[in-house]
Amino acid sequence: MTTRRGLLKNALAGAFAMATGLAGRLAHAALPDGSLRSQVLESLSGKKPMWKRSFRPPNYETPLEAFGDVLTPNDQFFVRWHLPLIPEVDAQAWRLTVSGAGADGEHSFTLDDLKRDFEAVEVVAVCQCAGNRRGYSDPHVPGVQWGSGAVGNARWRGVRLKDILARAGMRKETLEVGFAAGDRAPLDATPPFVKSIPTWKAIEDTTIIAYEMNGAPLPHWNGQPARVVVPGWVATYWLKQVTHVELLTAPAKTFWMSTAYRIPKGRFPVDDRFPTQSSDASTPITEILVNSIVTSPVAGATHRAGSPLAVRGIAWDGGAGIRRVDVSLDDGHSWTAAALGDELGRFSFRSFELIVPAPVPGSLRILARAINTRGVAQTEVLNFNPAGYHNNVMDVVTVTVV
Ligand SMILES: Nc1nc2c(c(=O)[nH]1)N[C@H]1C(S)=C(S)[C@@H](COP(=O)(O)O)O[C@H]1N2
Ligand SMILES: [Mo]
Repeated sequence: MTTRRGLLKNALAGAFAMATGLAGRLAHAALPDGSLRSQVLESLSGKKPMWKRSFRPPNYETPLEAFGDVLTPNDQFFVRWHLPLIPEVDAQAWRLTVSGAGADGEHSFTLDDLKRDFEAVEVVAVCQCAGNRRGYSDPHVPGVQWGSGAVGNARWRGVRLKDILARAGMRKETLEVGFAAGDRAPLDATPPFVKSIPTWKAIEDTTIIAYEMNGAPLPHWNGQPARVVVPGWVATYWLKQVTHVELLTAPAKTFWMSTAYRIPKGRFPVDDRFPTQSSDASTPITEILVNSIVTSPVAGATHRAGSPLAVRGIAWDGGAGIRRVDVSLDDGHSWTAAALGDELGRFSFRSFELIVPAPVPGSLRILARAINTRGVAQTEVLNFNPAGYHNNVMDVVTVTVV
């Protein structure tokens, strides 16, 4: 069983890992002051204990241990909100309205309408915050100081967004599809969290309005009664408690599109997915980059020399799919391909495992690097950007073999 002290100790051990060789330049080598050093495990209503990053608004991170399952349990799925006033939504009274310049009038659906009048579909997909692993950014950057747990994988069930758009009579002039919900800042200090996606992404078969997560209604904190699910794209577009869909014939100009959640152009492998929102210098962050983490052993663990050590973890990307996860035990001089677990679809976590037959006494540094089917690998060195987005530097876990 994992105790709170055990988790804390392991997190600290990661923080103080020695910085030498290739591993010295990697994620856990230089953790900035005050980011992940003081961690608190706390329960939100309906959730098991998770790492608290802030209470108002609620930002809670999944402990590494929960990633032992390829599907992340609902009661440990991370929670991220921007604004502190979050309504308790009555699923019976809830309505999804659909309108806008690209629509044929205004349409309104109850939850029962969605379940009865549309085909139900399922997709397993990773929901990852753009700022996952931001707390490891070096130099330090402002924002929620996430470790590696602002990500989760679930089986989402709901209706295709494109079917709803068709029902609303979507016109071909529709450039973007926007989403709004009811969470607010006090005194309207911060603009409401409204987002949009390009029409080509909105009408993909896998983009859905989900009302179930891992076979159960969505937890309140994860968007009950319904949320947008945009497989392959970072979670900023996955509007929770979505109440309105807007068919836009001109690009949305809002704080959350024009100012926040943008990446510099030319820095990352994928930055051409959202032309109607791009400027010369920047573009919205969209597709998830190839990534992986080692979930076992945890940093700072002790292992008995001579007995086999199972290195386990999860890998994912933006939908190309994982081709390979390589593990190195000698600071990147040689690599061995790990065995991959079952494939639950191209948007899902993929588990990996490598058995090290008989580790010898000393400090053992484990590096893991995922490669997707496009041949793109995780970076060796952090691709720094001021918002701390897209941290996909390869993971390093140091254990002691005695
Ligand atoms: N209504 C609403 N939806 C939202 C947000 C929000 O602040 N309000 N945050 C988004 C961001 S940035 C993330 S990372 C995901 C987090 O989803 P989760 O809390 O279910 O893990 O929700 C997205 N949907
Ligand atoms: Mo996010």
